[in-house]
Amino acid sequence: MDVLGSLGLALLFITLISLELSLAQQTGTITRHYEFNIVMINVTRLCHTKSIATVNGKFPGPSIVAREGDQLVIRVINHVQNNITLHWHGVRQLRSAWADGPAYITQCPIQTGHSYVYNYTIVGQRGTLWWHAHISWMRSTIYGPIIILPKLGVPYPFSKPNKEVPIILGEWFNSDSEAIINQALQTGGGPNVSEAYTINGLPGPLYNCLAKDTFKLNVKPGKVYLLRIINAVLNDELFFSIANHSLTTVDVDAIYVKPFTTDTILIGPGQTTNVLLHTKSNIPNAAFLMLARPYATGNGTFDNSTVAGILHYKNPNKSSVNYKNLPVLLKPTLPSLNDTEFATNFTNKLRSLATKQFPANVPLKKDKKFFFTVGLGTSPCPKNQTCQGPNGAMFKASVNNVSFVMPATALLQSHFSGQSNGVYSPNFPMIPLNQFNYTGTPPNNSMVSNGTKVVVLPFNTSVELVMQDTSILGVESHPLHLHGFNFFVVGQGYGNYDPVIDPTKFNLVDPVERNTVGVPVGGWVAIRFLADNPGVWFMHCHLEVHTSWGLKMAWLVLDGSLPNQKLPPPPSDLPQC
Ligand SMILES: *[C@@H]1O[C@H](CO)[C@@H](O)[C@H](O)[C@H]1NC(C)=O
Ligand SMILES: *[C@@H]1O[C@H](CO)[C@@H](O)[C@H](O)[C@H]1NC(C)=O
Ligand SMILES: *[C@@H]1O[C@H](CO)[C@@H](O)[C@H](O)[C@H]1NC(C)=O
Ligand SMILES: *[C@@H]1O[C@H](CO)[C@@H](O)[C@H](O)[C@H]1NC(C)=O
Ligand SMILES: *[C@@H]1O[C@H](CO)[C@@H](O)[C@H](O)[C@H]1NC(C)=O
Ligand SMILES: *[C@@H]1O[C@H](CO)[C@@H](O)[C@H](O)[C@H]1NC(C)=O
Ligand SMILES: *[C@@H]1O[C@H](CO)[C@@H](O)[C@H](O)[C@H]1NC(C)=O
Ligand SMILES: *[C@@H]1O[C@H](CO)[C@@H](O)[C@H](O)[C@H]1NC(C)=O
Ligand SMILES: *[C@@H]1O[C@H](CO)[C@@H](O)[C@H](O)[C@H]1NC(C)=O
Ligand SMILES: *[C@@H]1O[C@H](CO)[C@@H](O)[C@H](O)[C@H]1NC(C)=O
Ligand SMILES: *[C@@H]1O[C@H](CO)[C@@H](O)[C@H](O)[C@H]1NC(C)=O
Ligand SMILES: *[C@@H]1O[C@H](CO)[C@@H](O)[C@H](O)[C@H]1NC(C)=O
Ligand SMILES: [Cu+2]
Repeated sequence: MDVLGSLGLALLFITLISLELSLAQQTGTITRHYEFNIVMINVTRLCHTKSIATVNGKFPGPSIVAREGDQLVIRVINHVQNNITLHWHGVRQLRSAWADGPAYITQCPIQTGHSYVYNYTIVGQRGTLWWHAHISWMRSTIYGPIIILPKLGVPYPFSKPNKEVPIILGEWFNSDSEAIINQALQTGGGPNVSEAYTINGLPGPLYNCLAKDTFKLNVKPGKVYLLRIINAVLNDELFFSIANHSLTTVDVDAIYVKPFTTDTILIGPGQTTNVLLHTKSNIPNAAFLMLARPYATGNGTFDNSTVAGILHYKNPNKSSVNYKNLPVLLKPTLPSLNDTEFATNFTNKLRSLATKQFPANVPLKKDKKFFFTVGLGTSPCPKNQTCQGPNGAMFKASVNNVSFVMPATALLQSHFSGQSNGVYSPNFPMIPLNQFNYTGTPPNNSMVSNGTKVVVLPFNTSVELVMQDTSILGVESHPLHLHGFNFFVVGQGYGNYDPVIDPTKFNLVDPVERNTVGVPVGGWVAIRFLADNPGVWFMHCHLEVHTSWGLKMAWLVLDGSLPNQKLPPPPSDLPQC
């Protein structure tokens, strides 16, 4: 059976089981148990066999299927030589920060031969999220979908799909991705780029190898398909399009949006987008290519290749199409690799559904305002070494010129046990210490400072944060991801943020609500969130290379005074460093 068939069937199967379960226990929370064994397998892609770390020997990993309101209990057992943690990307983790997963932020790694149970409940979210390893670059092969169905009896606010299909976009490296990032951090230069992108683990026919490694979506005419698209690649935002078909975006990052239709979508790493695909009626056997390739804005080299999959109409009464004969397949026209105008148009279309049933609870007050610069920089080359970064220095990246230094123990553990001295300092700058023309001629000095600094927020602080790209070593779009919260994207623009004029144009009515947002290339984005979830919450660029270089920081949200505003103690199996 082809991959789609099995994925689709598996999904359908699990869905049926969950429906049964739900019917059986209509009252109360349903607990769903999963066992995730981290194991090595050999896989062959691009005629290249490689040993990779996976969950349960699956690549991509298994889907988690739940309903809004369900509790998930996932036991993770590490059988590989690497340290591992798993993160449930976009899950709010209300009062369950211990289950969030970023290494050295909320937990120490699960070491070889050890296990840890992630235990959390999905509250107020429905759509698609995903899980991935959250340590070094292990997520390049350890990732999979989280499918959150609406509560039982609550319909989708759009046409009921005949079938639902996860489409998870990944990045394939012929060499070991840990070796690649370790080498880059050693030399100070940019990491080697990937060899291919993948759809559900498969690179497709446009690469010079086994064309059978192609994702194929078999469809019937005149039906509605819900594609749950996830960008799980390491270092690239992607355009995605299907020839001769348009896509109606209905949900991003597990929040419904006002539906809008485009030929192409833009999806940053960390983001998820649910789209409706209406298949054509009255069509013979036919095949159309679906393509994804980067939207790239930076100065560095990147993998500019294109992954293709096939949308295949199978009509039993017609002779079948020979989809190996590529020239006959219709190809979509993707925007050019640097089409920022398309990116702007697309992001401007994203609006919260903002209905009575699904309101947009935009924080209207702002207790605290922050202004963070995000961008690249350098650190000096160690004395004995020659470095391959800019001007013989080493690449770094920073937020407000602070390149985050990973602690040797987890921030949340050290906070909770009152032993944070020497682990982190609570003085992350609210604004840049040096102000300059952020998007003008870059300053001569590109050196960054470093530290393990957090922002401390009292419970229920209403936060407004403006993130400003800088031109140091070149402007670039940065997909910033916040753990533990959704935020509202109230404004964005190009050039330098104007604190007088720009806030007057903020959308406080139906801004999109999400967990990962692109800071526009050479521009800024303004977000708001309510700090109603106690814990230590990582915020970082989801271009993994920038995270590795230090484009990350953390918010420490304190307990509130009421019992249900406090973080419970850690589970007894929480890994120790
Ligand atoms: C992967 O392939 C190598 C080399 O052929 C072999 O030694 C190893 O046992 C294989 N590993 C697995 C998990 O199959
Ligand atoms: C999961 O957490 C809940 C509390 O939120 C607790 O009641 C339950 O026992 C935990 N389950 C496991 C398997 O740890
Ligand atoms: C990165 O690429 C260079 C040049 O092709 C190669 O010499 C090096 O071995 C690669 N590094 C890794 C870790 O694959
Ligand atoms: C696909 O779209 C092209 C260009 O819009 C059009 O010429 C062609 O007829 C379409 N083909 C099918 C099979 O829909
Ligand atoms: C992709 O990058 C390679 C190497 O930098 C270059 O030769 C090629 O022209 C690029 N292809 C596209 C489609 O931009
Ligand atoms: C985009 O790329 C094209 C060539 O690939 C180049 O001519 C153009 O100047 C680039 N545009 C921007 C805004 O960088
Ligand atoms: C962006 O939107 C404007 C206004 O609707 C339109 O004129 C333009 O063609 C669009 N550009 C792209 C690249 O989609
Ligand atoms: C630099 O080189 C000297 C002499 O080879 C050596 O003693 C020292 O440990 C090296 N320092 C570092 C930081 O590698
Ligand atoms: C910042 O630099 C840009 C580009 O050089 C320029 O257009 C703008 O006027 C500068 N802004 C200020 C406030 O100097
Ligand atoms: C942090 O900066 C100091 C001073 O520049 C430097 O000595 C140290 O190596 C840096 N630490 C890290 C982890 O980059
Ligand atoms: C690339 O970086 C250099 C400085 O290192 C800068 O002058 C140039 O404008 C950058 N190019 C782009 C496209 O950002
Ligand atoms: C795994 O994590 C432990 C605890 O932080 C650390 O001491 C050890 O060096 C790590 N091992 C590897 C291979 O990174
Ligand atoms: Cu970035």
